[in-house]
Amino acid sequence: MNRGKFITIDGVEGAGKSTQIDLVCEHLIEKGIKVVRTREPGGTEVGEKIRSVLLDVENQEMHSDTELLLMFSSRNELIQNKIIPALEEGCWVVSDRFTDASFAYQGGGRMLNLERISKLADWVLGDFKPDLTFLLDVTVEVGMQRIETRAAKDRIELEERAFFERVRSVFIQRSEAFPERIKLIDATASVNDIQSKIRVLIDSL
Ligand code: Z5A
Repeated sequence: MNRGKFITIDGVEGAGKSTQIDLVCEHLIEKGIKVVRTREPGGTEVGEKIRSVLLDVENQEMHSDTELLLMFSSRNELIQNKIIPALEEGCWVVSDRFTDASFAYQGGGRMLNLERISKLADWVLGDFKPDLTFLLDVTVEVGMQRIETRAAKDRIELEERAFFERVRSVFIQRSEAFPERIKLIDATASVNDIQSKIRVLIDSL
């Protein structure tokens, strides 16, 4: 059986990841492709428990290294127990966020050393990486406006604006460093226009 493809979508909050992932999954299913949708942190039983700890507003004192290690613990669980088995069965996997988010949020936002994050990524992922990543790019202001009506903010969403500016800037740097894999999409366009661009690139896989 042909190995499936692994697609990830990332960006600052409110960029429209969930909206676009719904449509990507619809498109793949219409093509007769079996799809596994997942998210980070989370996506497995253990991973969802780690997600609760990471996003709990009560955990304000969490050390940034702990946050990074928990992101990668959740990721390891997801790769080993969900993503790789699904790809080997021929399914395509679509993930709401992946390792690029650790570089952006913990490297950019928390200002952890990017080299150390690379070492951890090598340790957990080895050569494993997405076949294609969409970076949905909006300004921090636009992203925040889109989600401002939400009832409650999680621990990371409570960060100040400068944190998210650093996150966005590392995302953009990574799309410039890995242009073959990471496709930057202007996510201020309409939902349909963004989806059309994404579909062209997915179909090329
Ligand atoms: N995190 C981390 O720090 N390190 C890591 O390694 C990983 C994650 C993997 C959880 O992420 C947190 O974990 C996240 C990063 C951190 N923290 N923060 N902050 P998450 O992905 O679960 O949560 P999120 O980033 O907050 O996602 P989101 O707010 O749900 O945003 P979204 O999925 O990108 O947006 P959406 O729900 O599709 O759309 C938001 C609204 O905009 C909605 O009303 C839409 O109808 C609207 N929308 C969507 N597209 C458009 C367009 N094109 N135009 C106008 N309006 C639109």
